[in-house]
Amino acid sequence: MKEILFVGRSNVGKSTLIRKITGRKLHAGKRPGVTRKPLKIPYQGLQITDMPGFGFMSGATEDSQDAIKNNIVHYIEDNAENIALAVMVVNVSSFSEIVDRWKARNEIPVEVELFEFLHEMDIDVVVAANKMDKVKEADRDRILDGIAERLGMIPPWRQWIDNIVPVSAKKGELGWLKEKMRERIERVKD
Ligand SMILES: Nc1nc2c(ncn2[C@@H]2O[C@H](COP(=O)(O)OP(=O)(O)O)[C@@H](O)[C@H]2O)c(=O)[nH]1
Ligand SMILES: [Mg+2]
Repeated sequence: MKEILFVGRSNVGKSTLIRKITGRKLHAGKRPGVTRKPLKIPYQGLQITDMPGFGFMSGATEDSQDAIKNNIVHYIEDNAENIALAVMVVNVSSFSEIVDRWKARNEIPVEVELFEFLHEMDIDVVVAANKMDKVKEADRDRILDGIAERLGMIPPWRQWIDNIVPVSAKKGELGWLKEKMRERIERVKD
């Protein structure tokens, strides 16, 4: 079955966002740290796949975090043909700081690696810049520019209006995300 993949670090709001889109209750806000399988939710004749979140988990070793990343990469490789769209959810208030911390250690941030990998696999990716409600109006553009730049999209972010969508899952402000999903669904159904 065709699917729309949701990926992102733990706690960025993937489950909350999927719940707002589908109306289905997922376990949002549950303490991260439990390795789980991709969760599949039926949605308009497709499925939404909620991937395990990567990144910090209390008690998780570096090896188990690597294992999660590898599982995600393998899942994408195995299912690339069926993935109609990938939604990469990021937390606007911590994304840039986390990426810079990894870079300072000369490491490639997981989200940057995944973003590039999805492109290599020829999968269309939308970045859902979540938790916009935490950002002051005056800081919006600067923060979104910073996110775009760190993902290799030259600012201003508004040049990437088809690739970045500011959202607040908590407030149910989903921008054009649902519209983009609908357009994709129509296309794969043809
Ligand atoms: N302020 C704010 N908090 C959010 C938003 N979306 C999710 N959260 C909160 O972030 C936490 C993690 O959300 P969850 O959906 O479980 O993240 P997941 O681990 O990526 O699935 C929860 O406490 C949510 O209520 C948002 O748009 N704004
Ligand atoms: Mg979740």
